[in-house]
Amino acid sequence: MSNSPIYKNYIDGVFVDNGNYFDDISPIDGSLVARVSEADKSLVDQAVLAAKNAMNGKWGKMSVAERCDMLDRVAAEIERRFDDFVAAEIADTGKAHAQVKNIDIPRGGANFRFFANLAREQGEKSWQMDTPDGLGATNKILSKPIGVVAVISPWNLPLLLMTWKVAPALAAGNAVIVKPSEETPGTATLLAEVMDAVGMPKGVFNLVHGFGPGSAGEFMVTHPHVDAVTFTGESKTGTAIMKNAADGLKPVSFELGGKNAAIVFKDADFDKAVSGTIRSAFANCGQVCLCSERVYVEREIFDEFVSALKEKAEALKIGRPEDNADMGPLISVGHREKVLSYFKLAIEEGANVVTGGEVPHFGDDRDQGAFINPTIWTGLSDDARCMNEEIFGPVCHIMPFDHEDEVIHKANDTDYGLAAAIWTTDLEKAERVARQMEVGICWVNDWFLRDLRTPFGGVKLSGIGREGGIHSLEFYSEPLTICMKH
Ligand code: NAD
Ligand code: 6OD
Repeated sequence: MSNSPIYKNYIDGVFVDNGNYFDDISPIDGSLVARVSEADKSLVDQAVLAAKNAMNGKWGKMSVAERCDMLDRVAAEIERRFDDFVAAEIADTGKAHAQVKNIDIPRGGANFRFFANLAREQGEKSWQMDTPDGLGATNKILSKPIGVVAVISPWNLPLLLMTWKVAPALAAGNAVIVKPSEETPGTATLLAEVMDAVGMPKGVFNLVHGFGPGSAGEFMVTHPHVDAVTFTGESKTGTAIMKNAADGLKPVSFELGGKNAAIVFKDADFDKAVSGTIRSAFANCGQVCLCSERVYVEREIFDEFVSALKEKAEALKIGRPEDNADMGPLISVGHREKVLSYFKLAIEEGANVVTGGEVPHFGDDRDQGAFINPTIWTGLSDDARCMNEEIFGPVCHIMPFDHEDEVIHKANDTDYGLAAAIWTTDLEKAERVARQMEVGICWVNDWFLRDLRTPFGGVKLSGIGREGGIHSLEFYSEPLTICMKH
């Protein structure tokens, strides 16, 4: 038996270990990070019952102000345990230190503070109306919580994406059952400790560990007393969840996959466009749903752009987080197999490999990890599978274009519709092109710049609904109209 920690479930305010474990493996060197207690159906049932009872207990009776003060305490406790969260996120993902310290963990706290403040600002709307008897009536609109919300999250930005759902769900007064990805159970377990430490009423935040089909994920979605499902992950998982949620007609909020385009016009600030595209293609080892896997560059600067991107990609330092690496490993050896299968397919489909395409050899324990080199292709046709399927690794294809209409058509010619990035100094053209992008968010001269008030999500296979600001609060609330006759 190893000395690795055991990550437990957190149900009704109690940490529960049912003695049935799966392994949490480091993608840096294949070592065991923790053993994780997998919730079975009966634990999921207990979590749902606890959440339902919480809605009928102290939590359900709290004022908005009391609830939001509690969320501020959650944020403060995450900030107090910042280093623990950084260590747990790095252990599970192997991400670069700078990414975890500057984005993942700060956003965990910020999500709670942001939605607490937003919920405090909401008032009740009311409308006066005339009636035939001349006395009139008042319509008052209340926002009530939906009830028990299932939160299912992925492994690429574990704390950020989980709290992006938990914070507004709690701010709106719901109780949650959270299932993090089986690849990244660490920061979710710490979040349960935080909830415990700040005195969150029992049953408001429940954590269950496990997998999707035939495991905790499916048990949550099909549970008759789960009132809504919020999910971030692959589009095909979204389809499976939607089918299971259909029986109870449960509302769903989905943030799904992408095959995002970057468009670089010849009048772009060249250096900014190159650095921006390095970031948008290779950040988090290409494992951000917003990453640019398709880069379109105006023909006059195509060759110069390809060589500049190649030079910068080859200069990226790959390695351990503590070695100040720019790029860590993929999430797992299994995911690397998938990415490598696309590297092989790209060659079969006629790609020219500008750089990368292989696994680096270190000669130490990192060879048991899931590292991969940043990869750039040219020469694929529009209908190649590698141009149409989400790969979710550090890889982009660069294609030349000649006309604005042509590149708009190519950018939109995909089943996905999450994000786009446009690089140009002509802001009139930027606005004209951006307005025609079939996506949820389009950046001009930047990438992954986030204002939490704005709607975030995708069209087509990239999602259902929007999260962010008031859009999140609306998903997690049911309006009730009270029409009072005078
Ligand atoms: P995934 O779909 O494999 O898993 C996500 C979560 O769903 C995990 O917790 C998993 O256990 C659970 N799950 C899997 N099958 C399930 C089922 N049948 N029922 C219930 N739960 C189930 O996704 P992933 O590999 O963890 O994450 C990568 C994917 O997420 C990529 O496609 C990426 O584009 C997408 N993503 C999208 C966004 C966005 O905002 N649009 C953000 C991050 C990631
Ligand atoms: O920044 C966010 O709020 C967000 N949902 C980011 C999603 C990133 C996808 O991997």
